[in-house]
Amino acid sequence: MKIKKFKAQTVKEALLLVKAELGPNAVILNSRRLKGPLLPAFGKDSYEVTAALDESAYAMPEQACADEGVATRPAKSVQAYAPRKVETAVAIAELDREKKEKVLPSGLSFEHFAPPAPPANTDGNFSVLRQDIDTMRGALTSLVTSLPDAADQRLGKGLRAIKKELEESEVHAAHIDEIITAIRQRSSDEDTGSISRMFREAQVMIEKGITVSGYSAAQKKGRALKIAMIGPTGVGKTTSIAKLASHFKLKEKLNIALVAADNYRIAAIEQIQTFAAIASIPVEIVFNEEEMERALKKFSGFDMIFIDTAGRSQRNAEHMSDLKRMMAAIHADEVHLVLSITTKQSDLREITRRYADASYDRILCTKLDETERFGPLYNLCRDTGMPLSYISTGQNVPDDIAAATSHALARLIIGGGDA
Ligand SMILES: Nc1nc2c(ncn2[C@@H]2O[C@H](COP(=O)(O)OP(=O)(O)OP(=O)(O)O)[C@@H](O)[C@H]2O)c(=O)[nH]1
Ligand SMILES: [Mg+2]
Repeated sequence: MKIKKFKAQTVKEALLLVKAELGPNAVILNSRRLKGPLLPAFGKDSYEVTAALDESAYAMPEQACADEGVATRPAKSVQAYAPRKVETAVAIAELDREKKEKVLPSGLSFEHFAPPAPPANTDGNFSVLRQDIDTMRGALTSLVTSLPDAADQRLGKGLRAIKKELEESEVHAAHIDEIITAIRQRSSDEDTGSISRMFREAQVMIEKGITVSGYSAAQKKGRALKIAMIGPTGVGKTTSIAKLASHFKLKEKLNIALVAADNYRIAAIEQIQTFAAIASIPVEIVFNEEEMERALKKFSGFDMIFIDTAGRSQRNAEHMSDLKRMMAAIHADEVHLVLSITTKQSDLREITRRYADASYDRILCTKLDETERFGPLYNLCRDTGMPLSYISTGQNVPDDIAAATSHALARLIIGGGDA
């Protein structure tokens, strides 16, 4: 790990020095304003940025190649290896090691849990018998899975179909039970009653459960609307800001500014600066609460300020308390917790719970183009009590985003029962 301090008259200049010397994979560890000017003749404050580069994470050691039987290649430059991939591989190996150490009682190895080897086939009849058993097992399995379970059997055809569709959309079982019970109480004649009427009732219930916050509207009160995006890593916070900022600037002709507190990686700073330059939107990069307050003050005459934050794991207590402090300095009008619909449901529950300290008041859901199961949208609203703001449906800036609407989203979760 190479750690170095860079001094310059502005943070931007210091970052250029970091990039020139350590390259784009450098990580910013700290930045601070230095008392007094760097060059007294210029009379301005100066800044110090501490950056680090973990060179070992990017270089593939020749020994490792040899150990894996891979032909040794000529050494490549540090940039030749994608940083995220290398970090992920190291992290997975580390997790694997921890898991083995934690889960296994001492003295046991994974081999103890390996299934016993099948007995040698000493008798020709044995293999015939085995095939018969396999055939019977297959027939029984398909018979059992084609039968509705005991509880489902008590439901009529319509309710069974609704339950199946909601399960396929990955609506939580508890919510499905609630919907089925409510429809059942209203429809005593469920077997003879119209199935499509019952589906409509289910659609209405899903629609009511998906609350939405509506389109962000500039205050028109002589002060900027402050919109902050927070959330786990890589969910689409910066991309969503780029889409919304472009939309409000180009279509609504509003004055937009950006503030990025996502300063952990040089690449993240470049991502937002590049977008801001292309879209001709002013941007400030801030490193602490004091700088955040100054940037917000600078842009207070704009219509909207979008505030980007660094992706944080909900499991890192220190990062979560940094975020909480930063949010307290922002006093945002809207705090969107950005979540990808492709995240496991159990993780979504944990994220929404742990991010509560950062006081989000709506959820922006991304990557709807990467699934066909939309039940998590309903689960998120019901479980957090928060409305959905926008939904993101692809990588294209500015097109792939829309304000969430209950009716359209409910139709993605449950159809009309015609199929
Ligand atoms: N398929 C798909 N990809 C998306 C969507 N939104 C964002 N992405 C992609 O997701 C990746 C991460 O997006 P970013 O906007 O950098 O995510 P972030 O939350 O800002 O990431 P960090 O700042 O690193 O935490 C990029 O490749 C985006 O193009 C979406 O709705 N659908
Ligand atoms: Mg980002």
